[in-house]
Formats: sequence, C-alpha cells, structure tokens
Amino acid sequence: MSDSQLEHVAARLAGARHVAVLTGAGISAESGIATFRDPDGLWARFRPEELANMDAFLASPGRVQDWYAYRRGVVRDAGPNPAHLALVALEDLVPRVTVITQNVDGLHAQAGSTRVLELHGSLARNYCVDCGREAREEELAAGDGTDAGGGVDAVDDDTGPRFTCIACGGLIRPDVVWFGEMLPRDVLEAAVDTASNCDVLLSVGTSGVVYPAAGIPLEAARAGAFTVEVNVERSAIADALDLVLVGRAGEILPAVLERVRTRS
Ligand code: BV8
Repeated sequence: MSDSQLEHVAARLAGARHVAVLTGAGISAESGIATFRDPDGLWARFRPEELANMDAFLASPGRVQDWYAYRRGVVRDAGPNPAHLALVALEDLVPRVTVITQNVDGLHAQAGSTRVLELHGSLARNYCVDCGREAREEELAAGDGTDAGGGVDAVDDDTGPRFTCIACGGLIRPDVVWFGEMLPRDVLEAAVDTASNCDVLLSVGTSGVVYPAAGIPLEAARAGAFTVEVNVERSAIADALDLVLVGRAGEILPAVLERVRTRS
C-alpha cells in the first residue's frame, strides 16, 4: 500500500456524504479472534458444514454448543482494536457511516460505531429452537466450552446438548445465520440499500466467498460508489473493486483516518 493510495482514499472519504464499510473476520483478527479461513482460522480444524448449519446442530448439539461457547469466551476476552476505533472516528469526519458486518462478535458496537448492520447475527444472543425464548447468559454457563480448558480443540465429540431451554426443554442455539439459512430480511435490505446509495464502500478483512454478504461491495461498485478493499491479501472480489490496499486493517485504517482528519 503506497502513500499516494492512502491519500487517494482519504480524499474520497473526506468528500463523501455516506460511507459504507463491509467487514469480515479480518478486522477482528487483531483483537485476537481467529478468522474462518486463514491457516490457523476457526475452521482450520472444522469445515463450516460440520458446525455452522442446522443439520450439524441437530446431529451433534453439544459439539456445536461447545464451539459457540468457546467462541463466546474468546470474544469476552477480546476488545476492539485500532481498526474498529478508526471506523468510530470516521463518524466525526463524514456525515454518515454505516458498518455492515459479517462478524458476530459485537466489537463494532463495543468500539462505539453507532450504525451497525449485523448480517449474520450475534454470539451474544441465544434462543430456544422450540419455543423461541431468548436464553440468558447464565443458562449457558453450564456448557461453557471454555471450561473445557479453552481452545477450539476442547470441543469434544459428545453429541448430547450441553444446555436446554428452562421453559420447555428445547435446544438452545446461537442467534447467528448458519449456512443454508436466510439472512434477516430487514438487515439485508438495509445493507443493499446502503451499498446502492453510498459514495464510498470499504471492504475490510473479508475473503469475499460467502454470499449474499460478498455481493454487497459488488452492488456498491455497480451503483457507482468508489470501492476499496483493505486486506492482507487480495480477496475473491478484489478484481471488481476500484482499489486494493494490501496490509493489516489495524495499520491501514488508522493511517487513512489520520489523512482524512488533516483534510477536515
Ligand atoms: C443464504 C455466521 C439463502 C455463523 C457465517 C450465492 C452464491 C454462492 C453460494 C451461495 C449463494 N447464496 C447462498 C449460498 C450458500 C452460502 C455460501 O455463500 N457459501 C459459500 C461458502 C460458497 N451462503 C449461505 O448459506 C447464506 N444463506 O444465502 O440463504 C440460500 C441458502 C442456500 C442456497 C442458496 C440460498 C448464509 C451464509 C452465512 C453463514 N454464516 N457466519 C458463525 O459465525 O458461526 S459465514 C462466516 O464466514 C462469516 O460470517 C463470514 O460471512 C464468512 C466469511 O468469512 P470472512 O469474514 O470473510 O472471514 P474469512 O476467514 O473467510 O476471511 C478473513 C479475511 O481477512 C481473509 O481474506 C484474510 O486475508 C483477511 N485478514 C486476516 N487478517 C487481516 C485480514 N485483513 C485485514 N487485516 C488483517 N489483520
């Protein structure tokens, strides 16, 4: 990533009415949260179809509940990093910033972003698949995978549910979008509308392989926005975007924000 590239992006941001930011696991990597597809990623040990879908959950509820309990533990110990904070600072320099995130870790809201669209739900919410009742955190402690000595390898093969609904005995699942499940309609519609009407879209830390989320930057490009990728390597959608800044989000976003600030 060159200085002139940073200046170019800063100039576009400084003149923008509405900036959209699509984020993926890469923006949380610097908070210590493993990504999905990097060599040491969450799914390096498991394939998505093994854990993040309803069939896998019904076949081995305990294993899936342990995996999410482990991830809740990792997120609990993590905090926003300079990349998240740079997006918060952008809100003081641009009339409207909308963060569209694939992440379920809640770190954008925790950092202070005020307009966040969670395409794939949140680890913080869990509910009963039978009666729909939201489960409270303390109901999940019994099966907290982190008690198993931490580490995703701690997810053992026992298939029985770790915890069930205290009201009806049904299975408790995380309020995240699994493969084969529809995204929340209102959130997806808001995200597509944002992509269609923003001046600049930053795609930060996503491999661009999961749809419909990966289609959001493509929609922004189609609608005429200036589109930029921030990633340590080119993603599957990089060729469709205007500019690719290769590097860590925790380094590039603060550097861009400094340049926008000096222009304001
Ligand atoms: C649906 C929540 C209707 C759960 C997740 C159209 C075309 C093709 C396929 C499909 C399609 N429509 C639907 C599909 C099927 C499927 C899909 O896309 N499959 C893919 C694998 C081909 N999509 C669905 O099922 C979706 N549902 O559309 O319903 C339907 C259903 C069936 C058939 C047709 C229609 C639901 C998808 C949601 C799945 N849930 N997460 C949970 O978290 O447990 S997906 C999960 O992976 C994430 O949420 C994210 O969305 C996705 C991709 O992960 P990334 O965030 O990009 O992370 P990844 O590790 O891949 O990459 C990290 C990147 O960061 C890398 O590029 C790396 O280089 C970079 N990086 C690392 N460090 C840094 C960095 N960058 C910057 N700085 C750093 N420091």
